Amino acid sequence: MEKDIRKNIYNFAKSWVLEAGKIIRKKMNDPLTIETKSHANDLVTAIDRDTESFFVNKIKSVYPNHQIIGEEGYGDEVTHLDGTVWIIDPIDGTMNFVHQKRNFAISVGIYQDGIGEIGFIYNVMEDVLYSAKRNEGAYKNHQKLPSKKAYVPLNQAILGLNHLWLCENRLVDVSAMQKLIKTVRGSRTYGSAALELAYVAEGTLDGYLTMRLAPWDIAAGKIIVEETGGVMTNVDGDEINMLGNNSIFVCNPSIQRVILDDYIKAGRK
Ligand code: 2AM
Ligand code: CA
Repeated sequence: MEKDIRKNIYNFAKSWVLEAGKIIRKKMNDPLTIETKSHANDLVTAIDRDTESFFVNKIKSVYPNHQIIGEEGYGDEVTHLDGTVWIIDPIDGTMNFVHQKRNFAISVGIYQDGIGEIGFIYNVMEDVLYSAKRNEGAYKNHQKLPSKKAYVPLNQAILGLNHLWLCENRLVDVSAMQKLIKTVRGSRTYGSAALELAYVAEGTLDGYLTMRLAPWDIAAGKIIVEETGGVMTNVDGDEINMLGNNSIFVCNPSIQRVILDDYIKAGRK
């Protein structure tokens, strides 16, 4: 993507992300209608839908030829990543939004012919914006995030993961997950994949392991993490498919091989 074009898209996207966040904060204490989607704990509210619709209207008014993948279905039926594609989660961490009124984010990733060019993750209630442009580094508000050069020993690493891994033999055997958790220094669950990816980018998490995420959960985070020298693959160590679901492991490069080989692969179902 040409630099000038990218700069324009970045500026529009940034202003829309901040504006959407402001609208969400304003509506935060209005009565919420909560519906469920694929299962009883998969929640959606009118604010998720209105926020996505806000983005789609803005994008289509300025960039009618761009494609949009959005969680709530206001975007396009996207079957390929040719051209410019916006991948949007209007509220990532809807359960947190509903129950905690915090710990949720707007996630916007912008791809050109399948390559991540621009990413935004906006922690709405804390007013913290993580952003990145490909090859230009990642930022937390106006502060550039350092690149992950330092080696992190496994026994000093903090990992983000979903506790469901410890309850059921899903993609990785429970005993392999228990061994991993006993080896690392600590584990955390925040309930918003986008924020957990931002935490890996800023280094407050050394890695994040999670199941079956959709493109909108990870599109922005992949760009932001990679701009800090972090690495993201699926749990088999292969490239992410941005048009499907992926179980992902994202981390500081120094712990990638050992966790993929000795824990995930060893316990892979
Ligand atoms: P959401 O809030 O946008 O649904 C919670 O651990 C994380 O997983 C959140 O980022 C949440 O995104 C995501 N998530 C929850 N249910 C999901 C599903 N059925 N498919 C993909 N991602 C999901
Ligand atoms: Ca969502």
